[in-house]
Amino acid sequence: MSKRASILAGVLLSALSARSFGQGWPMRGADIQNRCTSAHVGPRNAVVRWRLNAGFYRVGYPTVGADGSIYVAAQYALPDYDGYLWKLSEDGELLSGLPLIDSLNRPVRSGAPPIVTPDGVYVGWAYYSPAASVEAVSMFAFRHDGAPSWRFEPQIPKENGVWEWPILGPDGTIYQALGTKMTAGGDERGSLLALNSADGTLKWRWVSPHRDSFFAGPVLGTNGRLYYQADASSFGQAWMYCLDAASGILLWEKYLNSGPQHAPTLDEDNNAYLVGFPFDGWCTKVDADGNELWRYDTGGSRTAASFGYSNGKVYVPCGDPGGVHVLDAVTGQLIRVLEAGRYARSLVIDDAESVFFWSDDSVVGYNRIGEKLWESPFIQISTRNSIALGPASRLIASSGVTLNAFEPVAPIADVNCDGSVNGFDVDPFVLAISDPERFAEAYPACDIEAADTNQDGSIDGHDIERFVTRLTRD
Ligand SMILES: [Ca+2]
Ligand SMILES: [Ca+2]
Repeated sequence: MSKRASILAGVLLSALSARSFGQGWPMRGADIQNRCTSAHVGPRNAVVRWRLNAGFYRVGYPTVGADGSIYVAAQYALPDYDGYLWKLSEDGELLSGLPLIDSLNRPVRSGAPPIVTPDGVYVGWAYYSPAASVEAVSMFAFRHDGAPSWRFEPQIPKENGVWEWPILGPDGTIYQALGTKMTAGGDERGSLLALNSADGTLKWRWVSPHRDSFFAGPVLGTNGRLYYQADASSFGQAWMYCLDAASGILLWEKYLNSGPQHAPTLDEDNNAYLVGFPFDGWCTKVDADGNELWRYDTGGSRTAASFGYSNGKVYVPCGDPGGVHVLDAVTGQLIRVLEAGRYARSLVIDDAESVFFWSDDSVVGYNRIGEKLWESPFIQISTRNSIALGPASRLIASSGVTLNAFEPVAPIADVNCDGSVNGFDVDPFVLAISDPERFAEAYPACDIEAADTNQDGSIDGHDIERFVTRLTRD
């Protein structure tokens, strides 16, 4: 080994003693601007590493912790809809299933993505629904050892507990929407609640001035404002709201002529990209004060999931006319359509601006310049689909009935191909980036691609940072 390589090996070994929790999986509940982005890099080529068939259970939106563990709310389909918080290992093994039980000792179920932090796991609205009726809702906090921390029950009836995922602000406040039953002739109002994540106490509750219902969660701008949009199509009203996050005071509201069913997506300047109503198909950009900047017509009638936003581009998944429409965020002009004509659903954008999404019944990947990386055919999909990206370029796609883990063909950072990532991978990693020919001689059975930790197709010094991250993660 050369002197340079020995120094590098020393640096890498010393990094093994460092520990950092990291940010976990910044999707859904923890993606407070709703950009559908991940700090990780996705697989350039993909194989299905494992697939969990949930059987009689239905799984919601998963979240991945910093150690690669997967958390997902699951519910038994029959007959009482018992709800659980599942924890799976990064290899797809079910590690625990915590029952969700309300204060009346009834099983309750949730479909929202859990929030995972160093302090614990938070599960948004769970509700009791043995039949068609839906009653009061609960929110749960657990420590990482599975012990309950708190349970919050506002004693408010609601309609739909699936869509309103909570978010966690940087000061430890959880923001959670609450829809209504929206019965004709009733007087229900949607709410937005702010809770202290430490103890589950209520900080404030804002009640909508209009008869609207909320399908999605709020988003939090860097300006300390919450942005929020409602669907109230059956009443011909739909509004966008902006609240002060600290006080819960309404700052402004904007009338929308049709009601979106997904949360806004915010960019660096707190401009918001709004999703059109399923039977409309328009996309709008408004500034932080609600002024419309542009409007883009998808040419169809259905946007299918939350938008993505990364580096000046907006990604619009369309059911009709299909494809992911990639727009210039400044002008609203179309740059390209990915998978034109195919039904596009949930998407995630990685740290290299590659985008991975559902396309019809497949999962596909595209790089930042619109070249297709791979496609993996799928087996079954429900409306409750999601996709997100965790450590080791592991992409998790949930169809509502299965969880599917896609990874690069050569497992990231397991350079000596012994099945684990640890200090024994340091020397072969150094050899891989410093002398590929000698690597091939020394490790003839191993795929050098495992050293391409940033998944850019090259094996070089740019792979060191993510290799160290893999070695030092919790
Ligand atoms: Ca290894
Ligand atoms: Ca690389």
